[in-house]
Amino acid sequence: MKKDNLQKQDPEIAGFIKEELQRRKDGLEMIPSENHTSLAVLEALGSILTDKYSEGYPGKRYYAGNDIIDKVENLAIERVKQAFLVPHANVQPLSGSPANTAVYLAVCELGEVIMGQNLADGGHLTHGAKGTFSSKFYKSVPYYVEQDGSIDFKKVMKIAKENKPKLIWVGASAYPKLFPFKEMAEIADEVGAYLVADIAHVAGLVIAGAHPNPAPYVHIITTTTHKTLRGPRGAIVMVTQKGLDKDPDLAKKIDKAVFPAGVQAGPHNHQTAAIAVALKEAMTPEFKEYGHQVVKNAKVLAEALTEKGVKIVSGGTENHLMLLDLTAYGKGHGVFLEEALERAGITANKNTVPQDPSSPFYPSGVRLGTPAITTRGMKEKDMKKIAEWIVRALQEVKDYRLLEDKKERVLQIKQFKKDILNNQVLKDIQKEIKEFCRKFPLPY
Ligand code: DSN
Repeated sequence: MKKDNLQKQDPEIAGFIKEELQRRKDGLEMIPSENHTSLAVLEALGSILTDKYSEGYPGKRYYAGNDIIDKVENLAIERVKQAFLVPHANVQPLSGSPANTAVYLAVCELGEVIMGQNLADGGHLTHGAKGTFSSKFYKSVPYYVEQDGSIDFKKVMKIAKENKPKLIWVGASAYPKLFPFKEMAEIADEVGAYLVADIAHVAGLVIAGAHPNPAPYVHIITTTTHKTLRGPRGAIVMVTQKGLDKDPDLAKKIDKAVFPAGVQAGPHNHQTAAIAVALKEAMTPEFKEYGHQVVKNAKVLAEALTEKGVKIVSGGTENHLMLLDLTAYGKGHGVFLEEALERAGITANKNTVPQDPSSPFYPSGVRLGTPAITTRGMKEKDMKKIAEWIVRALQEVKDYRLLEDKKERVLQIKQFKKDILNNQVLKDIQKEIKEFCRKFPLPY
Protein backbone atom coordinates (compact mmCIF):
# COMPACT_ATOMS: atom_id res chain seq x y z
CA MET A 1 0.00 0.00 0.00
CA LYS A 2 1.28 3.44 -0.93
CA LYS A 3 2.00 5.99 1.77
CA ASP A 4 1.10 9.69 2.07
CA ASN A 5 -2.48 9.17 0.87
CA LEU A 6 -3.88 11.18 3.75
CA GLN A 7 -1.61 14.13 3.06
CA LYS A 8 -2.73 14.20 -0.60
CA GLN A 9 -6.39 13.54 -0.03
CA ASP A 10 -7.06 15.45 3.19
CA PRO A 11 -4.20 17.81 4.03
CA GLU A 12 -6.25 19.47 6.77
CA ILE A 13 -6.59 16.31 8.85
CA ALA A 14 -3.04 15.25 7.96
CA GLY A 15 -1.89 18.65 9.19
CA PHE A 16 -3.71 18.30 12.51
CA ILE A 17 -2.12 14.89 13.06
CA LYS A 18 1.31 16.40 12.42
CA GLU A 19 0.54 19.23 14.84
CA GLU A 20 -0.49 16.74 17.52
CA LEU A 21 2.68 14.74 16.90
CA GLN A 22 4.75 17.89 17.35
CA ARG A 23 2.87 18.75 20.57
CA ARG A 24 3.73 15.33 21.97
CA LYS A 25 7.35 15.52 20.86
CA ASP A 26 7.86 18.89 22.52
CA GLY A 27 6.15 18.19 25.83
CA LEU A 28 5.71 15.75 28.70
CA GLU A 29 2.50 13.68 28.66
CA MET A 30 1.79 13.14 32.33
CA ILE A 31 -1.91 12.29 32.37
CA PRO A 32 -1.64 8.88 34.09
CA SER A 33 -4.22 7.23 31.82
CA GLU A 34 -2.28 8.06 28.64
CA ASN A 35 0.67 6.48 26.91
CA HIS A 36 2.50 6.30 23.56
CA THR A 37 1.76 3.12 21.56
CA SER A 38 4.26 1.29 19.39
CA LEU A 39 4.33 1.51 15.61
CA ALA A 40 3.30 -2.16 15.44
CA VAL A 41 0.15 -1.42 17.47
CA LEU A 42 -0.61 1.57 15.25
CA GLU A 43 -0.15 -0.50 12.10
CA ALA A 44 -2.64 -3.11 13.29
CA LEU A 45 -5.03 -0.33 14.35
CA GLY A 46 -4.82 1.35 10.95
CA SER A 47 -5.31 -1.90 9.06
CA ILE A 48 -7.97 -3.19 6.65
CA LEU A 49 -9.51 -5.20 9.49
CA THR A 50 -11.63 -2.13 10.19
CA ASP A 51 -13.77 -2.92 7.11
CA LYS A 52 -15.23 -6.21 8.34
CA TYR A 53 -18.52 -6.85 10.13
CA SER A 54 -18.34 -9.79 12.52
CA GLU A 55 -21.17 -9.72 15.06
CA GLY A 56 -20.95 -12.78 17.24
CA TYR A 57 -17.93 -14.68 18.50
CA PRO A 58 -15.28 -16.85 16.82
CA GLY A 59 -16.98 -19.79 15.07
CA LYS A 60 -20.42 -18.23 15.63
CA ARG A 61 -20.70 -15.13 13.45
CA TYR A 62 -23.75 -13.55 11.89
CA TYR A 63 -21.87 -12.64 8.70
CA ALA A 64 -19.82 -14.71 6.29
CA GLY A 65 -16.14 -14.16 5.57
CA ASN A 66 -14.93 -14.20 9.16
CA ASP A 67 -12.47 -17.11 9.17
CA ILE A 68 -9.49 -14.76 9.41
CA ILE A 69 -11.17 -12.44 11.90
CA ASP A 70 -11.81 -15.51 14.07
CA LYS A 71 -8.07 -16.21 14.09
CA VAL A 72 -7.34 -12.62 15.15
CA GLU A 73 -9.90 -12.66 17.96
CA ASN A 74 -8.90 -16.13 19.19
CA LEU A 75 -5.27 -15.08 19.38
CA ALA A 76 -6.18 -11.93 21.32
CA ILE A 77 -8.24 -14.03 23.76
CA GLU A 78 -5.44 -16.54 24.26
CA ARG A 79 -2.98 -13.75 24.99
CA VAL A 80 -5.31 -12.22 27.60
CA LYS A 81 -5.64 -15.58 29.33
CA GLN A 82 -1.88 -16.04 29.34
CA ALA A 83 -1.11 -12.48 30.47
CA PHE A 84 -3.63 -12.28 33.33
CA LEU A 85 -3.97 -16.00 34.22
CA VAL A 86 -7.73 -16.15 33.69
CA PRO A 87 -9.89 -18.86 32.11
CA HIS A 88 -12.19 -16.57 30.09
CA ALA A 89 -11.85 -13.27 28.22
CA ASN A 90 -14.06 -11.10 26.04
CA VAL A 91 -11.96 -8.72 23.95
CA GLN A 92 -14.81 -6.97 22.14
CA PRO A 93 -15.85 -4.06 24.44
CA LEU A 94 -15.21 -0.87 22.54
CA SER A 95 -13.91 0.92 25.62
CA GLY A 96 -13.91 0.92 29.40
CA SER A 97 -17.38 2.25 30.11
CA PRO A 98 -19.13 -0.25 27.77
CA ALA A 99 -17.05 -3.04 29.38
CA ASN A 100 -18.23 -2.01 32.84
CA THR A 101 -21.81 -1.62 31.61
CA ALA A 102 -21.70 -5.20 30.31
CA VAL A 103 -20.72 -6.39 33.79
CA TYR A 104 -23.81 -4.76 35.32
CA LEU A 105 -26.02 -6.27 32.63
CA ALA A 106 -24.50 -9.69 33.24
CA VAL A 107 -24.87 -9.88 37.02
CA CYS A 108 -27.33 -7.26 38.29
CA GLU A 109 -31.06 -6.73 37.95
CA LEU A 110 -32.30 -3.16 37.67
CA GLY A 111 -32.47 -1.45 41.07
CA GLU A 112 -30.11 -3.83 42.85
CA VAL A 113 -27.48 -2.42 45.21
CA ILE A 114 -23.95 -1.84 43.95
CA MET A 115 -20.87 -0.40 45.69
CA GLY A 116 -17.87 1.42 44.30
CA GLN A 117 -15.18 3.88 45.39
CA ASN A 118 -16.65 7.37 45.57
CA LEU A 119 -15.96 9.39 42.39
CA ALA A 120 -14.46 12.38 44.20
CA ASP A 121 -12.20 9.97 46.12
CA GLY A 122 -10.69 8.60 42.91
CA GLY A 123 -13.43 6.19 41.79
CA HIS A 124 -14.75 5.94 38.24
CA LEU A 125 -17.98 7.34 36.75
CA THR A 126 -19.23 3.82 35.96
CA HIS A 127 -18.74 2.58 39.53
CA GLY A 128 -21.97 4.16 40.73
CA ALA A 129 -21.25 7.89 40.45
CA LYS A 130 -24.14 10.29 40.92
CA GLY A 131 -25.81 11.37 37.67
CA THR A 132 -24.60 8.35 35.67
CA PHE A 133 -26.54 5.27 34.48
CA SER A 134 -24.74 3.29 37.19
CA SER A 135 -26.56 5.17 39.93
CA LYS A 136 -29.80 5.71 38.00
CA PHE A 137 -30.37 2.03 37.13
CA TYR A 138 -28.84 0.59 40.29
CA LYS A 139 -28.87 1.65 43.92
CA SER A 140 -25.38 3.00 44.40
CA VAL A 141 -23.83 2.96 47.86
CA PRO A 142 -20.30 4.40 47.64
CA TYR A 143 -17.38 3.71 49.94
CA TYR A 144 -14.93 6.47 50.75
CA VAL A 145 -11.23 7.20 51.06
CA GLU A 146 -9.99 8.81 54.27
CA GLN A 147 -8.26 12.19 54.23
CA ASP A 148 -4.85 10.50 54.43
CA GLY A 149 -5.62 8.63 51.19
CA SER A 150 -6.24 5.22 52.77
CA ILE A 151 -9.40 3.10 52.78
CA ASP A 152 -10.79 2.09 56.16
CA PHE A 153 -11.89 -1.48 55.43
CA LYS A 154 -13.85 -1.75 58.68
CA LYS A 155 -16.03 1.11 57.45
CA VAL A 156 -16.40 -0.53 54.02
CA MET A 157 -17.40 -3.82 55.66
CA LYS A 158 -20.02 -1.99 57.74
CA ILE A 159 -21.52 -0.32 54.63
CA ALA A 160 -21.52 -3.67 52.81
CA LYS A 161 -23.20 -5.52 55.68
CA GLU A 162 -25.87 -2.83 56.02
CA ASN A 163 -26.65 -2.62 52.30
CA LYS A 164 -25.94 -6.14 50.98
CA PRO A 165 -24.66 -5.15 47.52
CA LYS A 166 -24.93 -7.54 44.60
CA LEU A 167 -21.73 -6.19 43.11
CA ILE A 168 -18.68 -4.39 44.53
CA TRP A 169 -15.99 -2.60 42.50
CA VAL A 170 -12.35 -2.53 43.52
CA GLY A 171 -10.05 -0.29 41.50
CA ALA A 172 -10.12 3.38 40.67
CA SER A 173 -8.87 6.15 38.40
CA ALA A 174 -7.03 8.26 40.93
CA TYR A 175 -5.80 6.06 43.77
CA PRO A 176 -2.04 6.18 44.41
CA LYS A 177 -1.87 2.93 46.37
CA LEU A 178 -1.92 -0.75 45.37
CA PHE A 179 -5.51 -1.81 44.78
CA PRO A 180 -6.70 -3.76 47.86
CA PHE A 181 -7.95 -6.91 46.14
CA LYS A 182 -7.50 -9.17 49.17
CA GLU A 183 -9.18 -6.83 51.66
CA MET A 184 -12.11 -6.16 49.34
CA ALA A 185 -12.48 -9.90 48.63
CA GLU A 186 -12.98 -10.53 52.35
CA ILE A 187 -15.78 -7.97 52.34
CA ALA A 188 -17.42 -9.19 49.11
CA ASP A 189 -17.24 -12.83 50.23
CA GLU A 190 -18.73 -11.95 53.61
CA VAL A 191 -21.84 -10.45 51.97
CA GLY A 192 -21.97 -12.79 48.95
CA ALA A 193 -21.35 -10.02 46.39
CA TYR A 194 -19.65 -10.30 43.03
CA LEU A 195 -16.28 -8.56 43.30
CA VAL A 196 -15.17 -6.84 40.11
CA ALA A 197 -11.64 -5.44 39.72
CA ASP A 198 -11.40 -2.51 37.32
CA ILE A 199 -7.68 -2.54 36.60
CA ALA A 200 -7.76 -0.09 33.69
CA HIS A 201 -5.04 2.04 35.24
CA VAL A 202 -2.68 -0.74 36.27
CA ALA A 203 -3.22 -3.52 33.69
CA GLY A 204 0.27 -3.05 32.22
CA LEU A 205 1.80 -3.02 35.69
CA VAL A 206 -0.03 -6.27 36.53
CA ILE A 207 1.41 -8.02 33.46
CA ALA A 208 4.85 -6.62 34.25
CA GLY A 209 4.62 -7.91 37.83
CA ALA A 210 4.79 -4.38 39.24
CA HIS A 211 1.29 -4.59 40.78
CA PRO A 212 -0.57 -7.61 42.23
CA ASN A 213 -2.85 -9.58 39.90
CA PRO A 214 -6.48 -9.55 41.10
CA ALA A 215 -7.29 -12.93 39.48
CA PRO A 216 -7.14 -15.04 42.69
CA TYR A 217 -9.40 -12.65 44.62
CA VAL A 218 -12.15 -11.36 42.33
CA HIS A 219 -14.86 -12.85 40.12
CA ILE A 220 -14.57 -10.50 37.16
CA ILE A 221 -11.83 -8.19 35.88
CA THR A 222 -12.31 -5.30 33.49
CA THR A 223 -9.64 -3.18 31.91
CA THR A 224 -9.06 -0.70 29.17
CA THR A 225 -6.10 -1.44 26.94
CA HIS A 226 -4.64 2.00 26.31
CA LYS A 227 -3.23 3.08 29.66
CA THR A 228 -0.25 1.34 31.29
CA LEU A 229 -0.92 -1.60 28.94
CA ARG A 230 0.14 0.71 26.08
CA GLY A 231 -2.25 -0.67 23.49
CA PRO A 232 -4.98 0.90 21.37
CA ARG A 233 -8.15 2.35 22.84
CA GLY A 234 -10.32 -0.64 23.77
CA ALA A 235 -11.27 -2.88 26.68
CA ILE A 236 -11.46 -6.44 27.94
CA VAL A 237 -13.76 -8.24 30.39
CA MET A 238 -12.27 -11.32 32.05
CA VAL A 239 -13.89 -13.98 34.20
CA THR A 240 -11.66 -15.64 36.81
CA GLN A 241 -11.72 -19.21 38.11
CA LYS A 242 -13.19 -17.81 41.33
CA GLY A 243 -15.92 -16.25 39.19
CA LEU A 244 -16.70 -19.53 37.42
CA ASP A 245 -16.76 -21.32 40.79
CA LYS A 246 -19.34 -18.82 42.06
CA ASP A 247 -21.42 -18.99 38.89
CA PRO A 248 -20.55 -21.53 36.16
CA ASP A 249 -22.58 -19.48 33.64
CA LEU A 250 -20.72 -16.24 34.35
CA ALA A 251 -18.60 -16.32 31.18
CA LYS A 252 -21.71 -16.89 29.03
CA LYS A 253 -23.53 -14.09 30.84
CA ILE A 254 -20.66 -11.66 30.22
CA ASP A 255 -20.41 -12.55 26.53
CA LYS A 256 -24.16 -12.18 26.08
CA ALA A 257 -24.12 -8.80 27.85
CA VAL A 258 -21.48 -7.52 25.42
CA PHE A 259 -23.32 -8.96 22.41
CA PRO A 260 -26.14 -9.49 21.41
CA ALA A 261 -28.18 -8.53 24.47
CA GLY A 262 -26.12 -5.65 25.75
CA VAL A 263 -23.95 -2.78 24.88
CA GLN A 264 -22.84 -3.21 21.28
CA ALA A 265 -23.11 -5.00 17.94
CA GLY A 266 -20.17 -5.29 15.54
CA PRO A 267 -16.76 -5.52 17.21
CA HIS A 268 -13.90 -3.35 16.01
CA ASN A 269 -11.60 -5.95 14.52
CA HIS A 270 -8.72 -3.58 13.84
CA GLN A 271 -8.84 -2.71 17.54
CA THR A 272 -8.90 -6.39 18.55
CA ALA A 273 -5.81 -7.02 16.40
CA ALA A 274 -4.01 -4.06 17.96
CA ILE A 275 -4.92 -5.30 21.46
CA ALA A 276 -3.38 -8.66 20.56
CA VAL A 277 -0.19 -6.92 19.43
CA ALA A 278 -0.02 -4.86 22.63
CA LEU A 279 -0.46 -7.99 24.75
CA LYS A 280 2.39 -9.74 22.93
CA GLU A 281 4.59 -6.71 23.63
CA ALA A 282 3.45 -6.63 27.25
CA MET A 283 4.66 -10.19 27.84
CA THR A 284 8.26 -9.41 26.85
CA PRO A 285 11.16 -8.91 29.32
CA GLU A 286 11.49 -5.31 28.03
CA PHE A 287 7.93 -4.56 29.09
CA LYS A 288 8.52 -6.11 32.51
CA GLU A 289 11.38 -3.68 32.94
CA TYR A 290 9.17 -0.85 31.64
CA GLY A 291 6.41 -1.60 34.17
CA HIS A 292 8.85 -1.57 37.09
CA GLN A 293 10.48 1.63 35.80
CA VAL A 294 7.07 3.34 35.63
CA VAL A 295 6.61 2.72 39.36
CA LYS A 296 10.22 3.65 40.26
CA ASN A 297 9.86 6.90 38.33
CA ALA A 298 6.57 7.73 40.03
CA LYS A 299 8.08 7.11 43.47
CA VAL A 300 11.11 9.31 42.76
CA LEU A 301 8.92 12.07 41.34
CA ALA A 302 6.63 11.98 44.40
CA GLU A 303 9.64 12.06 46.75
CA ALA A 304 11.27 14.95 44.89
CA LEU A 305 8.03 16.95 44.98
CA THR A 306 7.56 16.22 48.67
CA GLU A 307 11.12 17.39 49.41
CA LYS A 308 10.25 20.66 47.71
CA GLY A 309 7.21 21.13 49.94
CA VAL A 310 4.43 19.88 47.67
CA LYS A 311 1.81 17.87 49.55
CA ILE A 312 1.09 14.47 48.00
CA VAL A 313 -2.06 12.50 48.87
CA SER A 314 -1.12 9.48 51.04
CA GLY A 315 2.42 10.82 51.24
CA GLY A 316 3.62 9.23 48.00
CA THR A 317 2.68 6.52 45.54
CA GLU A 318 2.79 2.76 45.13
CA ASN A 319 1.86 2.76 41.45
CA HIS A 320 2.14 4.95 38.35
CA LEU A 321 0.31 8.04 39.59
CA MET A 322 0.23 10.63 42.31
CA LEU A 323 -2.17 13.30 43.44
CA LEU A 324 -0.89 16.73 44.36
CA ASP A 325 -2.98 18.11 47.20
CA LEU A 326 -3.24 21.86 46.58
CA THR A 327 -5.78 22.65 49.28
CA ALA A 328 -3.14 24.84 51.00
CA TYR A 329 -3.61 27.30 48.10
CA GLY A 330 -7.38 27.48 48.47
CA LYS A 331 -10.33 25.53 47.09
CA GLY A 332 -10.20 24.41 43.46
CA HIS A 333 -6.56 25.30 42.88
CA GLY A 334 -6.08 22.37 40.48
CA VAL A 335 -7.61 24.54 37.77
CA PHE A 336 -4.71 27.00 37.99
CA LEU A 337 -1.89 24.49 38.18
CA GLU A 338 -3.23 22.35 35.32
CA GLU A 339 -3.24 25.40 33.06
CA ALA A 340 0.19 26.61 34.19
CA LEU A 341 1.68 23.16 33.59
CA GLU A 342 0.18 23.01 30.12
CA ARG A 343 1.72 26.36 29.23
CA ALA A 344 5.04 25.04 30.55
CA GLY A 345 4.85 21.90 28.38
CA ILE A 346 3.55 19.38 30.93
CA THR A 347 0.14 17.84 30.28
CA ALA A 348 -1.48 16.73 33.54
CA ASN A 349 -5.05 16.89 34.77
CA LYS A 350 -6.85 18.69 37.54
CA ASN A 351 -8.37 16.16 39.92
CA THR A 352 -10.26 15.98 43.17
CA VAL A 353 -8.38 14.95 46.30
CA PRO A 354 -9.99 12.80 49.03
CA GLN A 355 -12.63 14.85 50.86
CA ASP A 356 -12.05 17.70 48.43
CA PRO A 357 -13.49 20.99 49.77
CA SER A 358 -14.35 21.97 46.17
CA SER A 359 -16.07 20.09 43.30
CA PRO A 360 -14.99 17.80 40.41
CA PHE A 361 -15.37 20.79 38.04
CA TYR A 362 -13.01 22.92 40.13
CA PRO A 363 -10.98 20.31 42.01
CA SER A 364 -8.25 21.03 44.52
CA GLY A 365 -5.61 18.71 43.16
CA VAL A 366 -3.62 17.70 40.11
CA ARG A 367 -3.07 14.10 38.98
CA LEU A 368 0.32 13.21 37.51
CA GLY A 369 1.54 9.93 36.04
CA THR A 370 4.68 8.39 34.62
CA PRO A 371 3.53 5.78 32.02
CA ALA A 372 4.07 7.89 28.88
CA ILE A 373 7.32 9.60 29.94
CA THR A 374 8.74 6.19 30.91
CA THR A 375 7.87 4.89 27.45
CA ARG A 376 10.14 7.66 26.12
CA GLY A 377 12.99 6.29 28.24
CA MET A 378 13.03 8.78 31.10
CA LYS A 379 14.56 7.56 34.35
CA GLU A 380 14.93 8.58 38.00
CA LYS A 381 17.30 11.52 37.43
CA ASP A 382 14.88 12.93 34.86
CA MET A 383 12.07 12.79 37.43
CA LYS A 384 14.06 15.12 39.68
CA LYS A 385 14.29 17.64 36.85
CA ILE A 386 10.57 17.33 36.16
CA ALA A 387 9.83 17.94 39.85
CA GLU A 388 11.83 21.18 39.65
CA TRP A 389 9.82 22.36 36.64
CA ILE A 390 6.52 21.50 38.35
CA VAL A 391 7.51 23.43 41.47
CA ARG A 392 8.63 26.46 39.42
CA ALA A 393 5.26 26.42 37.61
CA LEU A 394 3.43 26.14 40.93
CA GLN A 395 5.30 29.18 42.27
CA GLU A 396 3.88 31.23 39.39
CA VAL A 397 0.24 30.47 40.24
CA LYS A 398 0.25 29.76 43.97
CA ASP A 399 -1.18 33.16 44.88
CA TYR A 400 -4.29 32.86 42.72
CA ARG A 401 -7.47 32.15 44.66
CA LEU A 402 -10.60 30.80 42.99
CA LEU A 403 -13.57 33.13 43.41
CA GLU A 404 -16.67 31.82 45.20
CA ASP A 405 -19.27 33.34 42.87
CA LYS A 406 -19.87 30.97 39.95
CA LYS A 407 -20.29 33.65 37.25
CA GLU A 408 -17.32 35.67 38.45
CA ARG A 409 -15.29 32.47 38.60
CA VAL A 410 -15.85 31.72 34.90
CA LEU A 411 -14.64 35.22 33.99
CA GLN A 412 -11.71 34.89 36.39
CA ILE A 413 -10.50 31.67 34.76
CA LYS A 414 -10.93 33.13 31.28
CA GLN A 415 -8.77 36.09 32.25
CA PHE A 416 -6.25 33.87 34.04
CA LYS A 417 -5.82 31.75 30.89
CA LYS A 418 -5.13 34.88 28.87
CA ASP A 419 -2.69 36.34 31.42
CA ILE A 420 -0.74 33.14 31.84
CA LEU A 421 0.08 33.08 28.12
CA ASN A 422 2.49 35.96 28.77
CA ASN A 423 4.17 34.48 31.84
CA GLN A 424 7.90 34.53 31.09
CA VAL A 425 8.85 31.85 33.65
CA LEU A 426 6.39 29.38 32.11
CA LYS A 427 7.68 30.25 28.64
CA ASP A 428 11.24 29.58 29.84
CA ILE A 429 10.26 26.23 31.33
CA GLN A 430 8.53 25.29 28.10
CA LYS A 431 11.72 26.02 26.16
CA GLU A 432 13.79 23.93 28.58
CA ILE A 433 11.33 21.03 28.38
CA LYS A 434 11.28 21.16 24.59
CA GLU A 435 15.07 20.93 24.53
CA PHE A 436 15.06 18.14 27.14
CA CYS A 437 12.45 16.12 25.22
CA ARG A 438 14.73 15.90 22.15
CA LYS A 439 16.80 13.29 24.02
CA PHE A 440 13.74 11.06 24.41
CA PRO A 441 12.21 10.16 21.06
CA LEU A 442 8.64 8.93 20.80
CA PRO A 443 8.13 5.37 19.55
CA TYR A 444 6.60 6.78 16.33
N1 DSN B 1 -10.64 8.72 31.83
C1 DSN B 1 -9.79 7.74 32.43
C2 DSN B 1 -8.76 8.37 33.31
O1 DSN B 1 -8.25 9.42 32.93
O2 DSN B 1 -8.42 7.87 34.36
C3 DSN B 1 -10.54 6.68 33.15
O3 DSN B 1 -11.21 7.22 34.22
